[in-house]
Amino acid sequence: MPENVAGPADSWWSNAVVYQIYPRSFADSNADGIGDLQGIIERLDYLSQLGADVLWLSPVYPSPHDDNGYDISNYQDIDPLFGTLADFDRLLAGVHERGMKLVMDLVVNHTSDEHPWFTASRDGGPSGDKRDWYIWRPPRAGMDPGTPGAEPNNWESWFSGPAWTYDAASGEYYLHTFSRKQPDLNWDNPEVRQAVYAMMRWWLERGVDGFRMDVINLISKDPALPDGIMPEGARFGLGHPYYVCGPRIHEYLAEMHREVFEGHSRQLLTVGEMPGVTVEEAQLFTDPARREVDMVFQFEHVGLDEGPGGKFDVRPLKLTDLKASLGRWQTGLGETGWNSLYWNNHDQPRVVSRFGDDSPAYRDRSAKLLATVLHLHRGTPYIYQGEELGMANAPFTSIDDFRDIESLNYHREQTALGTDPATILKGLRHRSRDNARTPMQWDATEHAGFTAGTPWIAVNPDYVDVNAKAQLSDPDSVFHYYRRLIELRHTEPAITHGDFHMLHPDHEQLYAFTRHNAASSTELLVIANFGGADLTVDLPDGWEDSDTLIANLPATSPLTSTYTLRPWETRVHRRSTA
Ligand code: TEU
Ligand code: CA
Repeated sequence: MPENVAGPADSWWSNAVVYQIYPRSFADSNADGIGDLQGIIERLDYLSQLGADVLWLSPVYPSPHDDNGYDISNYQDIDPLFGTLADFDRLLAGVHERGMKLVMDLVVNHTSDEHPWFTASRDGGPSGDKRDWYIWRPPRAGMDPGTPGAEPNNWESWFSGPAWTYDAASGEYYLHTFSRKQPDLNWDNPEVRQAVYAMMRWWLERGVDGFRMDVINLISKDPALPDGIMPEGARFGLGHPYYVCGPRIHEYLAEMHREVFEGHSRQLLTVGEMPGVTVEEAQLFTDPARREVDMVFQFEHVGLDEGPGGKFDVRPLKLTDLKASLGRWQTGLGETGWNSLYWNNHDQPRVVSRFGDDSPAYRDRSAKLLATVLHLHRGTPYIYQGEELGMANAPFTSIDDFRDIESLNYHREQTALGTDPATILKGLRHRSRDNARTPMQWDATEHAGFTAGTPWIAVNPDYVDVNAKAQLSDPDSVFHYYRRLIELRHTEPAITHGDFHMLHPDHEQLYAFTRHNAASSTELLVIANFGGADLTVDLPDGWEDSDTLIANLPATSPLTSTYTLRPWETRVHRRSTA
């Protein structure tokens, strides 16, 4: 570690906790059934009471909402659905008054097809001055344009179907790795990069404290845009190797850092969302000496329950796979890299249903266990709205219950292919992003206090039992457990600075690890029973007289070298190593 660059564990965000707000589903102040900025303002005291240090706002910019705002048509304004720039300024002031920071969602791998940049690029034709702001290519040689297979390569969109759409007026195709209404920007064009940097500086000058960067590792693509290999029986080729962490990705992120973040006196946070990133690449992205990003969202641990048929081909999670993956990221980033730690976000199903037990008997207890295991890892934890309440997946019963383009396209595509409807619905119920997007559950009144109107997506009927109001007044609630975990992160140096050592890596029900911090002569032991049966475990000696930092059940006995954990029981103990 070069002397002049502090290690990531010494940065302000290393003991911070980030809370993600999905504004559309957080709090509706004007009864139109959609969350808005005023609704967030009215809930800032709740977030401050939880102890969040940073708020991450999913996009609130003008958008046609083809992908719920991840398709932006104006980067420097607020969508009227959510409010105005004046509302935003009031929100930002309210966040800062409470000692919190606010980071925006930066979606610059693509824009909306309704962004003026794209309409100029499309309507200006092949010789237009904005044509090269996006990725246009002629049909595949010898093929009739607009017919299946005439696309310039065989890549598939993340939202089903080809990653190219034909523009008959110009006779060319444009690339969209996501929906056809989300054309990819051409980051190889310096004009594009400078326009993005200018927009980012505009938000920093407005007072925001950083960015979560949407699929930022896709912005550099192999310029040849070659066909991907076609797996047996597949309808599309694998494009990922040609656009995940492409040839100029580090150059672009280092340039962005120089052009936007260099020399800022304020404490800023940058986190890159990076599907497909490896530990080795993440070490390069997050090494402070390289000045690229502070941390990344990796996707390994949230892909372990996927079968060969992709994300909706759900398989049971093997705990040893989860431990191997998270353990690799803990040790692999070492002293120079830094992890973001998450179970949930607006794209992931609710972790208490996915990796825990959302039955009334064990929902709260397993939610606390999952939070404990995550928050005691080395890295910066992210809490997704409602996770702090133990909110669970929704009981969707029909495709009419879903709203997400990814789910609706998947349903349409699989139905056309003749897949059994029950199989399609089963996969969607387990993995649809709409599980994370049902409205925040504030209280037991109609629509969980989210709206006085009709919510854009149904509230989970369990809101009568699972809601913020009930938990704020219950000291043993999931909410107060999260609040204590956040307090620990602010006060216990071993959580931020300690090393990581996995215990019993081959055990299929026990998640156990130690964190040792020599500087504070402290060692932590985390043990967690990932299952519905008692579990007697062999523990290292010398923990009998240790302090209990946090636990989701009262201890049955001192932590002797053999200890029986009850279903979904977790404990964190601390001892001095002086
Ligand atoms: O998500 C990137 C990403 O990996 C998504 O494709 C997501 O994981 C999806 O479920 C894949 O199956 C970001 C945003 O978080 C997501 O909401 C957007 O839809 C996407 O990019 C495009 O902006
Ligand atoms: Ca509203």
